Amino acid sequence: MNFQIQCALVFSALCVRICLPQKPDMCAGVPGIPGTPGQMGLPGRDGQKGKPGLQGPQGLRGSQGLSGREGPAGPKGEPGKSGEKGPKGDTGPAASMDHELHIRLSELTHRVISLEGVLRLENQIQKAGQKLFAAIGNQVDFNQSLALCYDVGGRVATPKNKAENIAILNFVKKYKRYAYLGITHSETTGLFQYSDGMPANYTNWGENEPNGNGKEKCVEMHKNGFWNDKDCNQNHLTVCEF
Ligand SMILES: [Ca+2]
Repeated sequence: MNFQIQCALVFSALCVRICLPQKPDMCAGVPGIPGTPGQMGLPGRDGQKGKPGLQGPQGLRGSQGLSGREGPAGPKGEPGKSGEKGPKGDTGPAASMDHELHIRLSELTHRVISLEGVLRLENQIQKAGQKLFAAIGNQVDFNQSLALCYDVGGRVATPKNKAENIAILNFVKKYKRYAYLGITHSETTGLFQYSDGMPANYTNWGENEPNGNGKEKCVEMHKNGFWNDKDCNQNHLTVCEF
């Protein structure tokens, strides 16, 4: 077997390239066994910066954050329009107060009436219509009687009808003393008048009285209930009215 055939059998591929018919001397010798692989080389240098990548898909929505701090107060707004008038409300504290005052007034009235009853039972007071009369059995002149009754919130007893005259007479009889009345003679009018200047339109003069002709300025009640004009400096019983 010639060399060309051996080449074709053993190394056909190499021989086809190397052992050309026109240059048979170039196929001399058998190629050696491939050497062992070399060690891995050092990492290559970094490559050039690549082009920007495409935008990725939108991420999931995060949870709501904590509330922020309260901001500063805003400017004052315009006044609103008046609303429609509402329905009338229930009766408020005034009514309950009136009710409480009414109860208190009723209690006080009851107590006053009770005290009046006690005083009348002991003949300390006499009642005629809306008037109350009281006396303590003293003996003073007219001016002192005026002051005494004024000091206790009343005035000297001034009978304006028969019932009031009888009420005063009861004290005259009880203390067996004459009493001054709240009636005096007026030099201006020449008439007997009340303390407010009004003429006395009710009188109960005794026989031939008044006979002082303006010189007896005061009026006293006798034990028979009749009146007599008299000086104002007598010591008489003080009877006050309220
Ligand atoms: Ca007289």
